[in-house]
Amino acid sequence: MEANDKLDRIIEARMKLKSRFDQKMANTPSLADDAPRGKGPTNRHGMPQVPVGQTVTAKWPVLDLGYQPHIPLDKWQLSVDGEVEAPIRLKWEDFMALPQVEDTSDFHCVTTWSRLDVPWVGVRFMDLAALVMPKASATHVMCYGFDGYSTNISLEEALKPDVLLVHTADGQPLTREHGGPLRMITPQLYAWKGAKWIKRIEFLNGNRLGFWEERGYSNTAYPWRNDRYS
Ligand SMILES: Nc1nc2c(c(=O)[nH]1)N[C@H]1C(S)=C(S)[C@@H](COP(=O)(O)O)O[C@H]1N2
Ligand SMILES: [Mo]
Repeated sequence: MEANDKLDRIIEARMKLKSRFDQKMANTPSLADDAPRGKGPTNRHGMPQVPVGQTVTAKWPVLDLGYQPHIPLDKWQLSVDGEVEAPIRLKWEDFMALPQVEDTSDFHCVTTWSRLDVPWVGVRFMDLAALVMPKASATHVMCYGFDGYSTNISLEEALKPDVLLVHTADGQPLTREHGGPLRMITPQLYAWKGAKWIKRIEFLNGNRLGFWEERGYSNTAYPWRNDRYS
């Protein structure tokens, strides 16, 4: 009964959030561009499978800041705070008790490789957002990694249904080098928008630049516009 109430509340909050951002989301380039650049069959959100300037790789290269933090599950915590009604701090068990989804999506790195059809398991960003209830003033989020990394993303991008916080990839627990125990993925944006070793999601009432964005990477990061650097 209590679990059902909780689920109902999440669903209600999620529907509210969704309706707030539906129009903005539908207008984002990866859903709305009529001349997207790339090649291959059309993917599920209507874009050519391989974005302009990308090469498909079967390998999964590793990109980091030269340091791969080790976070034991019993020490792991995720804070979701900022411009929200109900900030939370989740322990691993709390996170794993949230609705888990499986999804398969593509991973496009700004350094020109793309890894297609990666099977993921995790929690939708949208569901996590519904839990904390972003204030009307919230427009963006900053995601922080345990390694000091940060990256900013608009809510109309973050709330897309393929944006997940994942703990499993290719049927295996996410390895430390790829951001385990938990990372974010942003299949409709370049992959630097997904923080590895994620520890905090801060809702913002305006845009702010993350680690690479401060160093000349694009704010928006649209793969089908070759939108790499600003
Ligand atoms: N915490 C953290 N997240 C990060 C990075 C990082 O250095 N630290 N690098 C970003 C970049 S530039 C890319 S392309 C992807 C790479 O993910 P991968 O190493 O699993 O391929 O993670 C992104 N997320
Ligand atoms: Mo990257």
